[in-house]
Amino acid sequence: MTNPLYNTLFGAHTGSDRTFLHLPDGATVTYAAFLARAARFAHALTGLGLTAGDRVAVQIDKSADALAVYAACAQTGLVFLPLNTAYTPAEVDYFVGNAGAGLVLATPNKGAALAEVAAKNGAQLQTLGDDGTGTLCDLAEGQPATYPTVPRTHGDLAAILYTSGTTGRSKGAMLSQKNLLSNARVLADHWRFTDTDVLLHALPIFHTHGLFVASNVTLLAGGAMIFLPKLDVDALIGWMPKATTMMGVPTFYTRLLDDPRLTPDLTAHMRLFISGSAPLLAETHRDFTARTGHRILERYGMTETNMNTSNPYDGDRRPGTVGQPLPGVELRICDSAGNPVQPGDIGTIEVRGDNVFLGYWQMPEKTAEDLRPNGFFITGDLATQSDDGYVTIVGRGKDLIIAGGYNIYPKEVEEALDAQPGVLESAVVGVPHPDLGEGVVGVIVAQPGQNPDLDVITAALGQTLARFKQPRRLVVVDALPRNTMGKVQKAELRKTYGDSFT
Ligand code: MCA
Ligand code: AMP
Repeated sequence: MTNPLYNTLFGAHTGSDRTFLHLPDGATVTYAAFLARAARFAHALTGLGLTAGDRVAVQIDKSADALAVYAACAQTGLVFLPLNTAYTPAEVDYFVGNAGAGLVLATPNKGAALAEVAAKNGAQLQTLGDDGTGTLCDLAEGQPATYPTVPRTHGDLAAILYTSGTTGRSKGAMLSQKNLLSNARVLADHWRFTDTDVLLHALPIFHTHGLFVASNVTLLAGGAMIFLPKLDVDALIGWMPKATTMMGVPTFYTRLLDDPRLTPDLTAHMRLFISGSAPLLAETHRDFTARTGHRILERYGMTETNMNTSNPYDGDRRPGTVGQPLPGVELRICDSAGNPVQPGDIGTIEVRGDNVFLGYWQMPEKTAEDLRPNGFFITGDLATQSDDGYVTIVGRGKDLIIAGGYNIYPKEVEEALDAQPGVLESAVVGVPHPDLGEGVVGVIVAQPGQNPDLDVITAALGQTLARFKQPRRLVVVDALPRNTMGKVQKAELRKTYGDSFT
């Protein structure tokens, strides 16, 4: 089949007057209208001189149009490169430059800020608002409602998603058509998605969870999505009686549990609640069941691999576990040399299958570090596996903080802190946070005789780091705890500042 991704997810719905999107104002978008909009964007994008394989960096607000740009990229063979809307221009600059993007697509209010970034990197700039405005909309105006789909194969690159590294800068995970399509098929089947499903969608669409897991699965099944701009508990509760399924990070569930309106009646129309991107506390799982009668289905994945494991649809959804390997995903728990550990022992999760990415964009040495020659990808997640295959994640080998489902690499924050006036060195740790799972604490050592101004530092970080990465607590200490090898003892810091947010 030519262009399997476009034809399967989008083209299969050509001419369909079924509802694809329910928008916050109550308006609906049919599949046919969505595909016509995507085709017009396809004309607009290729009219700019972009051709298959070119990278399109998008930092735009969630909307039906934003998703139509994703469809347009699939139809034209352009490589979709979504970026967190919280990133500062300094952060976007790196992604655009590293990917060699041909186009930067910004929200109209950020157009000016990103114009410089685009120009510096030799990329074009267009804008797209969440209200049907922007220069790309102007270009799409009056274009034909169909576009001749550009042939692509399973192995062709469909998207690049940047994921932070433990050392150095972010790496662009290259995802092929096969990676995305195989995982969508497995998930739609495993979670029994059909064209009668209506997914409550309040996740961002610049990450795997909201874009590939939620949207691709819905598209494959021909279902509908209630497409909300962000998590707003009032909106979730208002729309829930019209939905059949919801996907969220654990914060979705803890916030719902905080609301007395969460009852069996409210959720009576729902058939499935799915959680992922960060650990769901077993307590949250149990509380949700007690309040609603629904057992949340937890699954586990990564940007590089899409989804790897899932609790079962039928059968035991075990709190505190991420379930069993999905069909087609080989999973093993290994020591650092790549040898499987004894059953029940802790090791690193390694996975292999059609879901596993092609490698990191133009970083062969980083790819070789994480992807074994035999095809197994080293996830860096520490886990055990039960006799009946259930995986329990017990920690992360990588120095990663996950706040509200967003990944934060301490090193990046430490470098930003170290660059501030009066700072000698710093250490950044994640500690328990009741709403976000983990919250960021920055521990600073002053240069001799200096007294760093924490307000000035906080303001300065705002210029370079996305807000979600910035420490919610900053403290100054005389010295960082170190072991005899001189290594900073982060476990000790996590203990000392463990109750910062609780
Ligand atoms: C917002 N803020 C955050 C976060 N989100 N701080 C830390 N961590 C966060 N995740 C900050 C804002 O900058 C702001 O700061 C304040 O919190 C409130 O902002 P607001 O926009 O109102 O936040 P929110 O709407 O309450 O958002 C929290 C959220 C959201 C619902 C948890 O971050 C979210 O939707 N997260 C989902 C992320 C996701 O999709 N992850 C999937 C990655 P201030 O007011 O102080 O200036 S894909 C993945 O991980 C893999 C592959 C997988 O398995 O799925
Ligand atoms: P990302 O780099 O955004 O792709 O995030 C992937 C990481 O999120 C994984 O390596 C895990 O550490 C974490 N993750 C995803 N789902 C789960 C889950 N259900 N439980 C625990 N951690 C998870």
